[in-house]
Amino acid sequence: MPSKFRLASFKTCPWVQRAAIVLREKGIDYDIDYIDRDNRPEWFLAISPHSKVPVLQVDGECALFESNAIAEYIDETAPPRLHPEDPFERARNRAWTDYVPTFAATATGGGHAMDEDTFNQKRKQIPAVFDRLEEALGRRGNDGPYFNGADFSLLDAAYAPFLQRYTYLDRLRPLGVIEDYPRLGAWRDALMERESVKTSTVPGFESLYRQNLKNRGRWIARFLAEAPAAAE
Ligand SMILES: N[C@@H](CCC(=O)N[C@@H](CS)C(=O)NCC(=O)O)C(=O)O
Repeated sequence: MPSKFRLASFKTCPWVQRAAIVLREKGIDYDIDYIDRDNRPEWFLAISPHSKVPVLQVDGECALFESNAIAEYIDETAPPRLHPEDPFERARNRAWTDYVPTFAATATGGGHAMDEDTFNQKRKQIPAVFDRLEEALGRRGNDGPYFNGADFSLLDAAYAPFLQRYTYLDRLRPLGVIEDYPRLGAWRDALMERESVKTSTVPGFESLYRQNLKNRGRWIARFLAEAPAAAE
């Protein structure tokens, strides 16, 4: 029987992964359609206002887009709540969630570089966003392992896909940055170990991610041959 929830996705999309993590945290069954980024089907174009994934269909009818709106919707309609109870903490979580696109573009920007100069420029920019998160983790008022302490939250779900991709890039071509950020490093490690994060992608995802870098002609893909094997 089809599930109530159906996600449209590309296999390597971090924004869809965020929605998948939230669904998994709630124990909700969902179907997922992997569509071809370079040949998006008509049914998808008809329901996606800006032709991007994720799109979430609910009961085969309404379609929601934008991963943050999807995550908030799932959180409001199914337990357990993945936002802090306290309104101030909740607002602070939302504020740091708004920072995710900036964080993502900088922390994983090297993966899009087509040449060494651009890659090195991107790498130099990483400390600027890591500094901010390290400071936020220092001020959060708990010892982790997640942003709000023991409870995994929507904020964790939003950062996990990008910290995962940073880790994949780092394994291909050591970036030498996260080592200077102990709180961020520990948060990253806890997120990578979370079951919902580990199961939120297709199996063998690191290999697929690497193959995608190669197919798209990214500069970092030249280190594929000498890099340690991808984790499966
Ligand atoms: N702000 C959007 C970003 C979604 C997004 O950029 N998705 C990418 C795939 S990872 C996409 O569909 N890109 C296709 C395009 O830009 O044409 C969200 O959070 O859902």
